Amino acid sequence: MIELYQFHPSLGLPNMSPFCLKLETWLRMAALPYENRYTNDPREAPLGKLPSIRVDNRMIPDSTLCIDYLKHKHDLDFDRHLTPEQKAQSHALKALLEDRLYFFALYSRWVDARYWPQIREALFGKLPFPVRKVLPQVIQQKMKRDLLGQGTAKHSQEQIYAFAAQDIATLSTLLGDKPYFFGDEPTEIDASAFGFIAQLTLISDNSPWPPIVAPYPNLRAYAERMLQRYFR
Ligand SMILES: N[C@@H](CCC(=O)N[C@@H](CS)C(=O)NCC(=O)O)C(=O)O
Repeated sequence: MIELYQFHPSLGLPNMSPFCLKLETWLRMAALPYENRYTNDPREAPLGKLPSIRVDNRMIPDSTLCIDYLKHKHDLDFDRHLTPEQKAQSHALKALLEDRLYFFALYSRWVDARYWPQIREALFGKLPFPVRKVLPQVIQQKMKRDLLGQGTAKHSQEQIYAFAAQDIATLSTLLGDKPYFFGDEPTEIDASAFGFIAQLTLISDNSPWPPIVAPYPNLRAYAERMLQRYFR
């Protein structure tokens, strides 16, 4: 049995972490049996980040490495029919989502003062006092440091959301009027794309995203399609 270590569901999503949602979506696409091991402490994971899986008596970190391991073990490849060019596009799209858009989404959660109070309440509100007061500040400071080191938080807020809007327009164009990114059936990139697009289109709380995604209704329809197919 695969054990999936990930954050608790929150913000009206199966997971507020795009990487956790990506891996859980892939497991459901693959119809592999797994059990959730919810935690809010990424320090328990091998690289100090979630998700990770325990399988075959070992812990595997990183959503992509988990998928690679399970793909080979079960001889599952949703991209088998893609051309080499489509495989390269899929790889580039993954980098856009995971190595670029991720940081703008992280900024919106942990730094943007307009949304921080409700995020803090949703994630930490049920913890006992004084942890409820101290922990959010400690994690917020770490996220701010990470985002400064990575570079995103050195830009103005306006510029950060302008960068994000370019990524979102690109995603919408690449999806077009197809049900999934490479046609009528999901491929591996759809796990990652759903993990991220759900954060922009389906979260229950206020966020900066509604006016930025509004011009691209295909993205919300896509997120709802994936949610319906794999989580309902
Ligand atoms: N490349 C990793 C990224 C995982 C990641 O960044 N996870 C975040 C949550 S979305 C995390 O655990 N952050 C905790 C921290 O940085 O302390 C993957 O694909 O799994």
